[in-house]
Amino acid sequence: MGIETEARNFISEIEKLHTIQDIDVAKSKFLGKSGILTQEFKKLSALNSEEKISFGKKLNSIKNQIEEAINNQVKFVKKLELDEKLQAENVDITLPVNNEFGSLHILSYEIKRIKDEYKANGFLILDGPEVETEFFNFDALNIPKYHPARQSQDTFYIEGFPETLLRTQTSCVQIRAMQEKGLPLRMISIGKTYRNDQLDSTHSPMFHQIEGLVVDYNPINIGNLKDALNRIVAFVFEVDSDSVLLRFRPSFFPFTEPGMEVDCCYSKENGNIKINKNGNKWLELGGAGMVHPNVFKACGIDGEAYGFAFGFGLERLVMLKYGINDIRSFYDTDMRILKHYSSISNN
Ligand code: FA5
Repeated sequence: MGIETEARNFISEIEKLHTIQDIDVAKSKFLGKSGILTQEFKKLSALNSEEKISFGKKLNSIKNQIEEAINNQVKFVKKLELDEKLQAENVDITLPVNNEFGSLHILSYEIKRIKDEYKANGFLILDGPEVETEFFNFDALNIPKYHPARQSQDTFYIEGFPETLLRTQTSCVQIRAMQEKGLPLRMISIGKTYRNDQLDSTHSPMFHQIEGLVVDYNPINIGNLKDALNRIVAFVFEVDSDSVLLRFRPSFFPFTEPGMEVDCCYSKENGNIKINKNGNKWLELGGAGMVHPNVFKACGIDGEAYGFAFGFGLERLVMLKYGINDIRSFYDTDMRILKHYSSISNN
């Protein structure tokens, strides 16, 4: 059989193949190292120059036809495979719809609720970077190097970037805000903070803080701080501010003078928390105090300035509000938690 007849037969065989593998096998039979056409090309060297030209032309034209037939078949098979795939993935639009809607995580819901309320009351809602410098997280907050207060917040430093860390507190947003906006200023910042704390039912290496700051050139006193704390507790727990009784314990935060820990009175009735003045338990909310003059100085604020700040742990508030007894349940991606609180967060 001559090479032209073999090529014709090959082309009609190729058109019957329906997988890329089969086409590859056939291709190497004809065009491979010891393929039929390759053998024909080898004969060229034994021919004289005139024969070489005409036989060479013939072989090249056969080669082109074969390659074209192979390419066309590959395209055809690929289209066939794609059609089959699309057919299999066809969406049946007549199927009933899934009525299940997503819902906000209970922490996201509470963050949004607080931000909306304070925005409506004229507070600026500010964010700061979670990767901070020692300056904003410590130095400007009157916590110099080697000060023991640095040890109380076990810090994650960023390897390879000196003096760079994951912020341990949202108080650094106070500094950024005062530097950028000056006084007077009323702000709330809610965000993630990080500490090298062992994970247990009440501690997480990542948790959220709510930071509040009110500063002015006009006098602001500790009574104003008390009032602000009373209001935020009443708002978070959705109770009347008359039901809130706060307890202040002296504490040391280098960026406040005086500084205090704030507790809130509550009782537990049938397993539910009730914020009320006649309770027999105290919930630790976080720290608060009057802004230290050194903080104003670090922010470049000249002259007499006054103000207060507070910083609470959000998870602990939300845990108490909803009777959640393990902080880990916020983060262990158990859909039951989302579903359980979806009726609240979908409102
Ligand atoms: C601070 O972080 C101060 N920046 C608060 C502050 C702001 C004081 C403004 C004065 C003025 P402290 O280290 O106590 O303070 O943390 C505040 C709250 O964060 C704690 O009361 C607690 O509720 C929460 N918290 C701290 N560590 C963790 C943790 N590992 N997991 C969950 N919550 C935590």
